Amino acid sequence: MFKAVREQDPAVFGFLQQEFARQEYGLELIASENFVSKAVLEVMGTPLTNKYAEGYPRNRYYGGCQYYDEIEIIAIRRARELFGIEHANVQPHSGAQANMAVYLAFLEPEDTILTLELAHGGHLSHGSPVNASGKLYKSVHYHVHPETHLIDFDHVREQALAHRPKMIVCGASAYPRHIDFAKFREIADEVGALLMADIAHIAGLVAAKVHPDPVPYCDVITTTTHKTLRGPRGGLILTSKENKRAVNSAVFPGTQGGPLMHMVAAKAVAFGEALKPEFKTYQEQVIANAKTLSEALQGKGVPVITGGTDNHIVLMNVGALNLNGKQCEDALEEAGITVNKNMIPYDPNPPQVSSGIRVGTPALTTRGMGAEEMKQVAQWIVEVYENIDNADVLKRVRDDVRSLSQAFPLYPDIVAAAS
Ligand code: DSN
Repeated sequence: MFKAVREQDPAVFGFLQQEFARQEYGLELIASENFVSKAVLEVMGTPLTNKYAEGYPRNRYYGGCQYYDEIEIIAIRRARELFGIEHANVQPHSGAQANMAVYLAFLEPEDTILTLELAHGGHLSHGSPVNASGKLYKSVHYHVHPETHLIDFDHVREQALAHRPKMIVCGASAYPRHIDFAKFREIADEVGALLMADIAHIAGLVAAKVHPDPVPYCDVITTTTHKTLRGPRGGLILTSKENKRAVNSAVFPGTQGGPLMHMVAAKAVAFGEALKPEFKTYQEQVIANAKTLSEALQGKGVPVITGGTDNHIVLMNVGALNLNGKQCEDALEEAGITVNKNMIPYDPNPPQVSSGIRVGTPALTTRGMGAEEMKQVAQWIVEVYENIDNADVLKRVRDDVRSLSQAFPLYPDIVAAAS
């Protein structure tokens, strides 16, 4: 392994080595990241990357696609079974691409979409003015409640009645509580809007049935495949049989050309893993770990938004500790703990500084960590916050982090092969 790249391209290879070690010996707490299985990893690095397969199974624009058809059919079948839905498009290159395809399928330019405000946990591709979704469509937003920081359904309804959107988007990238799809459906019906759920963060929890199910309530659902779902980096669209044609043509030729068939194959393998009973156990542990982490942090005086979590995310309010997100992210990284700074609702700081730190448990849970490790991680986070400029403490935590990581090996043979 790695012989060819080591010999041919030492410049890139050197950074591969360092990155493999960073993943192996650090603690990954970014809520949107995870570690794929060896099988998924293998499939991504195969000659399947060499082929154009524009079109869909049995209806391609290139010859030589017979095996790709079979693989894509397996991926579609497994995605449908996993989410209990009639149609799956497995070709979107990412979650943002999936969202753009859905807008193209269901909206006309200038139509109104109603989505969660980015600073309150939404996403750029939910109508942010700097994203194509905000430039092509008129986007209006709903907020979380100023005190509880929960989605304020009275406000969602007021916004829906005031703006009469063509589509309501529910789903978030930094919201630590359940999404109540049934309530969104009621409001969508009241104003005759379509309902789209972006379950990028919670797809694994939904698939494992440890989060309320959007399928009975939503016209269309998008997700990434690499977060809690623990597949390769990519996107997925789920919908009814009647929307199949519109969605498929919005992905190709609407917004994409050739699908990344090595990634489609890796999605098929990951969906196969997610259909196994162990996947449910894993997702239950993801949530249990997030709850333990949240309680341990609060027990040590770190406030978390909404006072806890129902899912894999814990959003800390570090502004309340007279710190900011940027300095905490930097200090934690120095200590071997990778997180991202994040806006908190009604944040007084700009996004590049922000007052929050978002963490999540999917990646550490994949490594096999449980309650004891979560308490230890909370302890280290607090030590870093209390010693934000103390290089000696950060170095000591970094050494301790490395020891813990070594007890939960990730890809040891890959690190060994690359060293
Ligand atoms: N970048 C992803 C996240 O971190 O939540 C969303 O696209």
